[in-house]
Amino acid sequence: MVSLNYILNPRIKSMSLTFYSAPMSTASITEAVLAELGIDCERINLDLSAGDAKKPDYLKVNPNGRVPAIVHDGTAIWESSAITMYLGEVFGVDAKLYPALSPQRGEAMKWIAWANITLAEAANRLFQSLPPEQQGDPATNADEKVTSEQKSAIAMEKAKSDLANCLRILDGGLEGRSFLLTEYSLVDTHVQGIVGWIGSMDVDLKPFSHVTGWLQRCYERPAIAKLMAG
Ligand SMILES: N[C@@H](CCC(=O)N[C@@H](CS)C(=O)NCC(=O)O)C(=O)O
Repeated sequence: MVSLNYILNPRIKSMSLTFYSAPMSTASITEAVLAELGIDCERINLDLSAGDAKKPDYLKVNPNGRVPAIVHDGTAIWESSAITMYLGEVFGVDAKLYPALSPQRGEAMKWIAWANITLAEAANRLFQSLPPEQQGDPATNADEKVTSEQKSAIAMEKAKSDLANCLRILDGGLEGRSFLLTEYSLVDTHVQGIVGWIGSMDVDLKPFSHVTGWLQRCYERPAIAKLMAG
């Protein structure tokens, strides 16, 4: 699906999109965004455990050596939050999956930036304080593993309490509405990816009933359900 905005925008004439991905990684968020938008692209799967993300060719695309990244008509864009906002703006407005320029656009950016900075920062701290067997697929996080000696119970408790605070904020944002911007949008697609990861760690989401209800509704989206089914 290519939006009218995209076709009419004189700065964007052709359509070539490459998506650099890896299983069980932050790239799953971009995977879900592309699936919701129905965008066809060239997909390059990296094997993180083989160090693909740190190889010179990929570092030319993303000097951070991380996935996801996209290259759209020759321009590399990395950081999943930037990718979601960019794809939302270019393809999502006509598809009614991303708000047009308005205060609601600001709301969309607020949740996406918050999820990647505040929420993911607390989640990463918890992740790094967990023993490797509770970290999901260790191979996809090869450069983030910590030894058991580095584990700190205090750091874990602090991360859990910061995460609970974030989940309270998200719960409040969802009170009285089905989705973060009322109607389903790429904001939900993005934020559910991070909350789903948090739920897979040692964090009880049940006290946050608006969050759990919302997560379930996100998982019922055909695009997300299909990706989750593998
Ligand atoms: N803030 C980045 C985080 C990306 C990230 O941490 N990706 C990890 C996988 S979850 C990665 O590529 N790690 C490189 C590696 O393991 O070699 C984003 O949102 O795009």
